[in-house]
Amino acid sequence: MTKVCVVGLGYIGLPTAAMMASRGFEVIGYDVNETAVSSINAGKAHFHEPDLQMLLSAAINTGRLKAQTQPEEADYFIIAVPTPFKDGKKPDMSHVESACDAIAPFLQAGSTVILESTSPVGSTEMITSRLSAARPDLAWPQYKDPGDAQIAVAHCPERILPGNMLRELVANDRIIGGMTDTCSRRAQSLYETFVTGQIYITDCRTAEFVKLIENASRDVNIAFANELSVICDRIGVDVWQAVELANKHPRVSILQPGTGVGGHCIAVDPWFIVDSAPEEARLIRTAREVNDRKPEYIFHRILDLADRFKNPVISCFGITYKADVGDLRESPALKIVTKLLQHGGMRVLICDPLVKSLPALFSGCPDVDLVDADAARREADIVALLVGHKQFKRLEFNRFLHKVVIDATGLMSRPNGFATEGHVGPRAERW
Ligand code: SAJ
Repeated sequence: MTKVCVVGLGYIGLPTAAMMASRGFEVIGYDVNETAVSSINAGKAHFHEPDLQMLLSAAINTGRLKAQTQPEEADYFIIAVPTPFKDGKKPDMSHVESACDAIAPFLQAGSTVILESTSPVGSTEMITSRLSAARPDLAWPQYKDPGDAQIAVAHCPERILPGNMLRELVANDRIIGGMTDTCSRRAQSLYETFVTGQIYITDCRTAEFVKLIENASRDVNIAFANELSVICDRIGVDVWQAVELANKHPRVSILQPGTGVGGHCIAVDPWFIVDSAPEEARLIRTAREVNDRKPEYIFHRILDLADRFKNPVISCFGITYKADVGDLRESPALKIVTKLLQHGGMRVLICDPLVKSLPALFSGCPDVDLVDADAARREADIVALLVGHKQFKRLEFNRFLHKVVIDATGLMSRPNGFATEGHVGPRAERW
């Protein structure tokens, strides 16, 4: 039976490990986090993703997936560890480096090492030289020069969308870029067993760059929408309607403005391009800055409105990093709540159907509560719609008429929101 060692059991590694186990592979999941390892072995996912819990329970029950705090020998090693940035927005490759150091003793002739973590250009070559330094007894490929390599090394960047990961793991097209063509083919032999999308082969540098530009392209497009929202706020135009109408043009497809760009991917990866070509990557840098400024802008708009009240109550609808996921990582909405509380002089109510308890970050803070939608509406002086969860689409916006509303989601511009029904209250603010 083909054996796969998945290194890193986080947002990418765990769904990948569970899915591969469901396809009949023998899967060892390796992670340094003992709590996550115990939880996984008990069949419990340590974060929420649709269908993951079910798939994981089955993988553990059949014995095909085992989590542990040590790697072991395998045919394939898939590295899926975080690649954040550090000071100066420089890529932090320390987790990838530690992963290499951990698996090096377990490699044997015939092993294939696949880097799935989004990484700066040159990373696949970097891990090859790190691994080869640790294992000089094995023959290693050089970039585009197969020689008589015993180990294959390739980059196959993950592309799955939080909230739809398990479907996308199988259905998405994949890019595989090996150190050599043979390396690519070895990685392909694994992915073609479960990927129903197309698999495209290239070299590792191109694969690394492709993944970075996918996320940078989305970031730039979201920045355009966010910039429009701020312009519209100034000139008194409903950005949601404007975007919707502009998108009726056959060659225009503007994305949606929001509270900013959160998560651990799109807000991070474009910086890897900026770091590698700081002078040239001007648009990419500016897009990052525009998106990073958006939560700050909303915070100041709320503050301006809060001036109208003595001890205002601000109800924030949604605090996750995007609609319909429970993930709070790098959430712009959470940043806004944090800044409001730091500013003080107000009470903040959070309503988020996907957040079950007040984030630890706010524990002990007397000015914040997690409440249901009714209480959030009833008690609010100002309603801030920050994340467009589908549950919020069912809110009766007519009942918000006497509130001051800041809508960063477009919920109130939709047909079931009151804005399009011509009921915009004199105190409602939209953009
Ligand atoms: N957002 C907007 N307006 C939009 C779309 C998104 O403001 O029109 C915001 C979201 O609210 C969120 C952020 O952007 O805060 C990012 O959300 P997202 O859904 O665009 O992307 P992620 O970060 O959840 O996942 C992305 C995906 N990349 C692309 O779509 C190009 C996913 O396929 C990648 O696998 C993932 O990054 C990753 O791990 O790199």
